[in-house]
Amino acid sequence: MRKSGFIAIVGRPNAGKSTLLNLVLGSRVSIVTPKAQTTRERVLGILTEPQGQIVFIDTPGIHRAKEGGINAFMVHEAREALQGPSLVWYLVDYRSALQHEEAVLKLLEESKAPVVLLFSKGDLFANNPDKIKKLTSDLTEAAAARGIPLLDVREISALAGRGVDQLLKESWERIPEGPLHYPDEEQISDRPVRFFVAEKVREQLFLQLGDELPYSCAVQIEKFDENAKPLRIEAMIYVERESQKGMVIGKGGTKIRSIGEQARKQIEEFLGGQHVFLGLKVKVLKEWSRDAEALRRMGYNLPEPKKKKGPHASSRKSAAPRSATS
Ligand SMILES: Nc1nc2c(ncn2[C@@H]2O[C@H](COP(=O)(O)OP(=O)(O)OP(=O)(O)O)[C@@H](O)[C@H]2O)c(=O)[nH]1
Ligand SMILES: [Mg+2]
Repeated sequence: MRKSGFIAIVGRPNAGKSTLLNLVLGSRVSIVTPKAQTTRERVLGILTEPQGQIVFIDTPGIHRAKEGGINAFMVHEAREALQGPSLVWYLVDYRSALQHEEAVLKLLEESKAPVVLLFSKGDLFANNPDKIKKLTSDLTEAAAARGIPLLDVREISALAGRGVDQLLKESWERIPEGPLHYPDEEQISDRPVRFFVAEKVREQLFLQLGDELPYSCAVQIEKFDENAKPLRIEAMIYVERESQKGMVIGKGGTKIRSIGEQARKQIEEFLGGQHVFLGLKVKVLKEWSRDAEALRRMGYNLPEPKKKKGPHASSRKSAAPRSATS
């Protein structure tokens, strides 16, 4: 019998979760930027090998989300990922501190799933052994006090590829035998291609716009015409205020052209070199990030208190076809 199970990847914003997922899968299914709170929704990364299948759940960074809206949705996504995985990879940036980890510890305490604590970005902390030591003892104590089953603490670097093979090897040991959740062995994610397309645009918004602006942006695919040659994609970028629209477009349209160009390249690479036409437009949807109805329309479905769901069902409606390889 082959193995089959889920590993949830959680941690604070910017801890390196998506980078680690992409490395393990050998494919850029999750967008990565230097800005915190890049990942907005759960993304599954499916690793199928002769010994079985691990479904990784990349999650938005866990933070204190008092104000509701999109932030509450993001934390909800992480909480859902912690419903009964075989294992949790809990990533901690060595520059963090116990008080910054409170919100994560709280969710881990609720979850009771077994945890491996991973100090990420190991290539950066060569000169900080004392800092790691202190954080290790603080977090180990906190886990014990809260009844969080902490199996192991290790250091990794996704960028340098250090410690990850060994981590994966040991993680397989925690995966039980069972039928594969995704029997199509070529499938690498639960999301349809158009989700990845929207994410590649969002990635460029994070990379090319100033500090706060990307958080006010959402991307919706309005047209995806596979019969057209080249493949024709039209996407709408939603911003929250009129003043933001001009900033996304830039002087004489230079900004949006550059965003479109880079996003198109990323999309073409993701689709294995297929040529793509990408049209971008910008529209104001007032304060969408705080408006429950607008959030729902964007596919960011906040939990309805009594509705029952499968443990790892996506909140966003997804056709879940075979995803593209990159
Ligand atoms: N030096 C170094 N940087 C890393 C490493 N892993 C990730 N990073 C960087 O850390 C930043 C954040 O990485 P992400 O993978 O987007 O982090 P995340 O935890 O998914 O962030 P959110 O989605 O915002 O919660 C990016 O600039 C990465 O390049 C690493 O091993 N070493
Ligand atoms: Mg991420």
